[in-house]
Amino acid sequence: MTNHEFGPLKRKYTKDLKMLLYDSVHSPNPLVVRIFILERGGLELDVKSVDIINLENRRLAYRRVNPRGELPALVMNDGNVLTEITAICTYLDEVAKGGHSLFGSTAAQRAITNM
Ligand SMILES: N[C@@H](CCC(=O)N[C@@H](CS)C(=O)NCC(=O)O)C(=O)O
Repeated sequence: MTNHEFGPLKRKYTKDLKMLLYDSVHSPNPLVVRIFILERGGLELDVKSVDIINLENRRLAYRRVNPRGELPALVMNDGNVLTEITAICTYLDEVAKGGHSLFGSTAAQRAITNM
């Protein structure tokens, strides 16, 4: 994971552009996604850390990414944004290249994971 400048709206989307994760080191939900990425393997993302302590997440620049002002948020390659950790982790699990699925490799395993 590498750091990235703020503002996905300024990014020009190309097929090989990396996904961009808006992260916060002070919060539990972003931590879930960070741990998921490390455990899952096979994922390469850009990361931008947002300063929740100083309310950077409540400023307009970040609310253009996630109008609710919450973290984490994942900007996918097509520019769409995911803002729920279950949606983010499910998506990352499916698009990873390599590593191993944390949701399971059979329908039954995935169903149990989702219970
Ligand atoms: N439903 C969201 C909840 C995200 C959330 O509540 N994030 C907290 C950090 S754990 C947050 O951004 N809090 C700062 C705020 O709301 O100003 C998810 O699944 O990720």
